[in-house]
Amino acid sequence: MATEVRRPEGTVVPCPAAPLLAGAGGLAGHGFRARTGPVRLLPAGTPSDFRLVTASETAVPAGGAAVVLAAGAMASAGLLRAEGPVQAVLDAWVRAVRPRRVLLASPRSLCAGVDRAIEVVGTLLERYAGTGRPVFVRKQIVHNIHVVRDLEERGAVFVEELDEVPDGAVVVFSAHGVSPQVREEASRRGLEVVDATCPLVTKVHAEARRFAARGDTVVLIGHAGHEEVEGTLGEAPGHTVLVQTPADVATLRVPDPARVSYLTQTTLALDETAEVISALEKRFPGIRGPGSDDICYATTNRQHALQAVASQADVVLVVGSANSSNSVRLAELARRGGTPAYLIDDAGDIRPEWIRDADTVGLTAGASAPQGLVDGVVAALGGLGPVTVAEHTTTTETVTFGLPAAVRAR
Ligand code: 0CH
Ligand code: SF4
Repeated sequence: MATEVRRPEGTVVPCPAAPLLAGAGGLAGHGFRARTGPVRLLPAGTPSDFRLVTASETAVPAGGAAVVLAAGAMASAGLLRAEGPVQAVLDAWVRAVRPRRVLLASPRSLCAGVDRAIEVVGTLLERYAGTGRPVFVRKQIVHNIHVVRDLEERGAVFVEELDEVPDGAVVVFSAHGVSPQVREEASRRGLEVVDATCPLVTKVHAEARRFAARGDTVVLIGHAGHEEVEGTLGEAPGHTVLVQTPADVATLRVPDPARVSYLTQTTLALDETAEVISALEKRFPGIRGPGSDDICYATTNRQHALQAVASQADVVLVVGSANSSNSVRLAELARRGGTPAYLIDDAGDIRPEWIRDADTVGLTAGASAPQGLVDGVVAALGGLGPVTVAEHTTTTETVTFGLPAAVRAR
């Protein structure tokens, strides 16, 4: 699949839609092995099996030509095994060629905690480069496949549990936090720990300890199995119960209904969590909550921004990985508001039928999805016809977190 076509006379035609035609909604999704890269056209008359399969470039709107050329280049690159199904893939994308508006939600993409966590690993990779000391990271540093792959390519070694890390090695704890039990194991094993837990997650851990210490049952609102929830539950395991829905609240049993507090995961949906809190307040009228909301500023801002955009969009694309709680919540939020929404790792996940009839595509990214991936989506859509990009900003973020002392030290 051509990312650009270099003509014999030297002009270059960019083919920004290449990731779309090659990806899950294109060739890869139809069982083909698709590669992307520049394609060079040979001068007319050169012996070659190259041929263009397309209609004339003028048959599609400006910008759409690139799709057709990309299709032609693809068919000519010798990567195709069959004619019929390939033509169907191309046709599906050509039907999606039209002018459209992309409405960007702002804030979107990386939050201060994720920025810091990525910088922690990057700084350690530089520090230990060439020393023979690998930098281990327990769990995904943040829940984004591209971030993890990028750090892996730079040398980071991701592990699921500490037993995969040799004694005395350098290990980073992810942004989602760990339980005290994990810290104790690391200390027993003499591991050199660098903690990239977001300070706003650390705040929730401190509340869990404080609430449990005053004799309360701590009700943690969150998703079972999520790393952040496992870490927070570990702070006061005998005194903490997990609830996910108002129905869970109805069946909750606590030793003393007059001594109950609640906390939440930082990346939940604001509206759903409000329902659970309201059910808790009805059931336990004296319940106490955190000093300030546990759902963090970044989660809150991304949800408000998307709500403003989704109401004006025909479809919403959320850039983020499937295991990213805050990203999944964004897609669900748009759907609850009545706008179809899809979670994508990158432009290659987009399906033609999602956007074929969309005048306005709402676009956002979860707190762990870098802005470059959003740029990639906008560029790819630009290969399907002229795109007008507008941004809807609901607030401006200024939060930053300093690096942990162990990283700043040298
Ligand atoms: O949204 P979750 O918590 O799944 O995590 P993420 O996608 O890595 O985003 C950053 C949040 C990290 C901890 O709050
Ligand atoms: Fe911290 Fe919020 Fe980002 Fe999580 S989403 S890392 S709590 S700022």
